[in-house]
Amino acid sequence: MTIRVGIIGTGLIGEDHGRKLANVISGSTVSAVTDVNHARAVDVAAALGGARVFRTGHDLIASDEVDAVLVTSIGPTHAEFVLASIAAGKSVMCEKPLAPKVPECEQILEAEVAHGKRLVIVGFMRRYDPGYRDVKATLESGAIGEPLMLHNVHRNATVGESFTSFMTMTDSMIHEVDVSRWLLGEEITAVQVISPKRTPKALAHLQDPQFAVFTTESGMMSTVEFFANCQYGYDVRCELVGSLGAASLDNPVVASMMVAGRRAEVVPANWRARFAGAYTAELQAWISGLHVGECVGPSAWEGYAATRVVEIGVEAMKTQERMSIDYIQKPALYG
Ligand code: NAI
Ligand code: ISE
Repeated sequence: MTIRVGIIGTGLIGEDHGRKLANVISGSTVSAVTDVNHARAVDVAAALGGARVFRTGHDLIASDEVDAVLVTSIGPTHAEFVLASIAAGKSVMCEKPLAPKVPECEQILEAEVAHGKRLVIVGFMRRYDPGYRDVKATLESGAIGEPLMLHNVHRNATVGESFTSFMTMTDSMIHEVDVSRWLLGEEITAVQVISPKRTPKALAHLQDPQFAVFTTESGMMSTVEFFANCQYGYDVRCELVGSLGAASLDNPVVASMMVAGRRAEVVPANWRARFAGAYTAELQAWISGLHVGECVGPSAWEGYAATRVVEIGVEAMKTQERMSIDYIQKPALYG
C-alpha cells in the first residue's frame, strides 16, 4: 500500500517536503496539492510528477485520492485545515506552529479527543536530528547525572522585512521550547526575555538579538540566544549540563579545509541545509507509522504546549519580566 499525501501550501517547505514524499520517503506519493497562489501549486504539482491541483485545502481534504494531509501553509491557516482533517478522519502532519493562538490549539485537542484516537502530528523536526537524539540518549544513559541547565543558540544568517520581533519567539524560539520540553521531560512554567544591545544589521523594526530564560516545573533552566541576522550562516547548538557532566551538539561538519595554517569548516547556510536529514526522518516516521496504523510524531499536545509558552513569551518580551505559565489539564489521550 502507498500512502497518498495531499499538501496544503506549496511554499518553501511544502515543496521541500513534497519532493521528499514523492522521491525519497518509502511508502508515500504526493497525489494532490493546493495553494492560494494557484500558479505556484501548478508548478509544484508538475515538479512532483503530476499531482492533482485542488482549488482549496478543504476540497483536497475531502478528496478520496488523499489518504493523509500535510499542512505547510502559513501559521494562521493551520487550525482550519487540521480541524477539517480530523473531521474527515484523516491523518494530518502540520508544520509548526500547530496554530499561532492557544484557543485554536485547544479546539484541535478537543476535536482529536472527541475522535478518540490520535491523528495529528506537529513538525518539530529537531527531535529527529542525530545531534539532539544523541544528547537525549546521553542523558537517558545516566552518564551526565541529573539534568540542570540547557543552553541553546539559534542563529539565522539574515531574515526578511516581514520578520518581526515577536516572531523571534513564535516562529524561531518555538523550536527551543519544544526541544527543552522534550529533552528535560517537564513543562515550562516561567519565561523571562531580555533584549540585549541591537545589531546594526537588523532592520529598524526588529529587536535583534533576543535572549530568553525558561524555567521548568522542578526548576531546571533553559536559556536561548536567538540572533536573526548573525550574517555568517545558520548556527544551531545546545549544551545540556547535568550533575555529573555535560552533553552538547554542534553543527555537523560536512566539509572542512586546511590552508595557510588554519582549519576552516563549512557553516550551513540555512535551516534547509542544516536539518535536511531531520525533515526526511520525521516524514519517514510519519509514513511508516501510518503503514502499521500508528500515529508517530510529536502530538497535538506538544503543539498546544509550545504555543502556550510562546504566547506568554511574547508578553514577557513586552514586560521584560519573569512571567508564569499554566496549562489546561492534559487529556488522557496524550498519555
Ligand atoms: P512560505 O511563505 O514559503 O509558504 C507558505 C505557502 O502557504 C505560500 O505558498 C502561501 O501562498 C500558502 N498559503 C497561504 N494561505 C493558504 C491557504 N489558505 N491555503 C493554501 N495555501 C496557503 O512559508 P514556509 O517557509 O514554507 O512556511 C510554511 C510553514 O512551515 C509555516 O508554518 C512555518 O512556520 C513552517 N516552517 C517550518 C520550518 C521548520 O524548520 N520546521 C522551516 C520553515 C517553515
Ligand atoms: C523558520 O520558520 C524555521 O522554522 C527555522 O527552523 C528557524 O530556524 C527560523 O528561525 C524560522 O524563521
